[in-house]
Amino acid sequence: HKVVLATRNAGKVAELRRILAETGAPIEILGMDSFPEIPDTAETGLTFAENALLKAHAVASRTGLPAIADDSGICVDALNGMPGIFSARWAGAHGDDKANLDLLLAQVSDVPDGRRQAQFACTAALALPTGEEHVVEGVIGGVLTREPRGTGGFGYDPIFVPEGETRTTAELSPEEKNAISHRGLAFRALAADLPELLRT
Ligand code: ITT
Repeated sequence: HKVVLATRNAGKVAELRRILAETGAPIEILGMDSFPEIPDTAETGLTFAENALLKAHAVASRTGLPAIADDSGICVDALNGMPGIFSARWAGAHGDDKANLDLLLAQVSDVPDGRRQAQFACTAALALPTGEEHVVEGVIGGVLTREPRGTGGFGYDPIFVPEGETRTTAELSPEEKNAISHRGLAFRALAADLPELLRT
């Protein structure tokens, strides 16, 4: 089965290709570079699930192929769950990881150790050209550092230390991050359902 990965975030693409390959899901993954004519979907939803479904349905209907999307972000307890769905454009420009991370660190600079809990959340959505859909979620808890550390991953990884770890997710290897991450959890669950969902 050909399946389109409905994201243009290079960090996600790298992780998703590896996660899905490791599950042995019976799919051939096409990236959005195969469909340069398809515009980015406006993320007008109010939840990760709404936005993931918007992106997956838009690409499934344009390509006529099953499409899977990832909507994800970081939710900080001391900021009442923000940036959440606004994580990719928290500092203004979409996808400016450095500016987003610097702003978030500044916003929690007065938050004491012990109150710096945050969660990474990922919603994976599969949409079929028929309009059928399937949604799964993954969450990982952790704490925010005071300085960025590490060069792996993307986005807020240099300031997020998962529960049970001393390293940030940017200091983990790709395998280590995927084994515990919100994205690994969501997409391994989706992959387990794929044979049934793609049966025609
Ligand atoms: P697509 O919509 O094309 O998939 P996007 O970057 O706009 O790409 P989102 O709207 O889902 O995707 O925003 C996700 C943001 O959340 C991302 O830009 C990061 O800032 C952050 N994020 C998500 N997963 C992360 C991870 O594993 N590590 C670090 N930051 C992450």
